[in-house]
Amino acid sequence: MKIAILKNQENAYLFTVLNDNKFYTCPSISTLTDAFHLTMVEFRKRIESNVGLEVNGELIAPIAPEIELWGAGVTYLRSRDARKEESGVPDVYQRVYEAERPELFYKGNARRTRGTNSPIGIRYDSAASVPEPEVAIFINRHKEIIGYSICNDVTARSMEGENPLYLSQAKIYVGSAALGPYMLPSWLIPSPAETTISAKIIRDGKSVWGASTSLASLNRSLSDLVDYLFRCQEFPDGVILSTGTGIVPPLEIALAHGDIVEISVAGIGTLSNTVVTIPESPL
Ligand code: DO4
Ligand code: MG
Repeated sequence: MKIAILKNQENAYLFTVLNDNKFYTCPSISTLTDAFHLTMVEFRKRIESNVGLEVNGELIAPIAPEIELWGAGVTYLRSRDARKEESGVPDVYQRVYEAERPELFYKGNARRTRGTNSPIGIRYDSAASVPEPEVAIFINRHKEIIGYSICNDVTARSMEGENPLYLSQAKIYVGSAALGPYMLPSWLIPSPAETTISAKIIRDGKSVWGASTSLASLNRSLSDLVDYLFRCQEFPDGVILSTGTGIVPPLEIALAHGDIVEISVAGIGTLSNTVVTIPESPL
C-alpha cells in the first residue's frame, strides 16, 4: 500500500491509496493536508479500512499548498567529504557533521516541487549542478513520521562551493526540488539497511554515472532531525523533511540539459525527472 496524489481530467487533485497497481480514493481523507492533521493511529485506521472508488490520473508530487518542504544537510559522510572537496571553507562542513545541531534549511513549497516525470532545473549561471538523492520523511502536525518518499534536492554545486552563504540560491530556484512518486506509510518501511537508495544519470540513453547507499549510513536519528526541525517553528499542517544525501557524483560529473535522473528507494519506487536549463528569466 502506498499513497499517491493524482490530478484527474477535471484538474482536481485526489488523495489516493495505491493497492495492487490500482488507485482508490479514501472517502474520509481528501487531501494530504487532511492526512497530516490526523494522528498516525487514526491515519492508519482510515487508509486501511476506508477504501473508495477506483480512479485514474496523472501522478503529481505528494505535497499540498499548506505543506513546506525542508532539507537536512551533511548527514552522511559522503556529503561531508564531497562538500569539503569543492568548498573554499571545508571546515564548516566538518563542524556541522560533528555538531549536535544539524543543518536544516527551507527548500520549497508545493508550487516549487516537481513530481515524477516533470522536468527538474539546473541554473544557467552555475558551472556545475548535481542531483541529491534523498529519503524524505512526512511529519504530521503531531510530530509523528507518517510516511517516506524520495526527494531530489537538486543543487547548484559550484555556487555553493564558491561560498556557503550562497546556499539559498544554490538550493531554491525553478525546478530545484522533485518529490515522489509515492508516500510509503511509515509502518511499511524496510529496516534502514534494507532501505537502499540508488541513483543514476542517463544521457543519450546511456548511464553516465550511478551510485547507491542506504538509510543505515545516515549519521543522525530521524527523531533527532524532527526534534530540531520543530524547535521554535510551527507546522500546523505538517511538514516534509528531506534527510540529506549520501550520494554525490565526483567533481567531473555534472548535470546537463536533457539528462534523465532516476532515483530508486527500496519499497517506495523510482523518481524520474528530465533536466532542463533554467534561463535568467524563466517566465
Ligand atoms: O550544506 C549544504 C547542504 C547539504 C545537503 O543538502 C545534503 O547534505 O544533502
Ligand atoms: Mg541535500
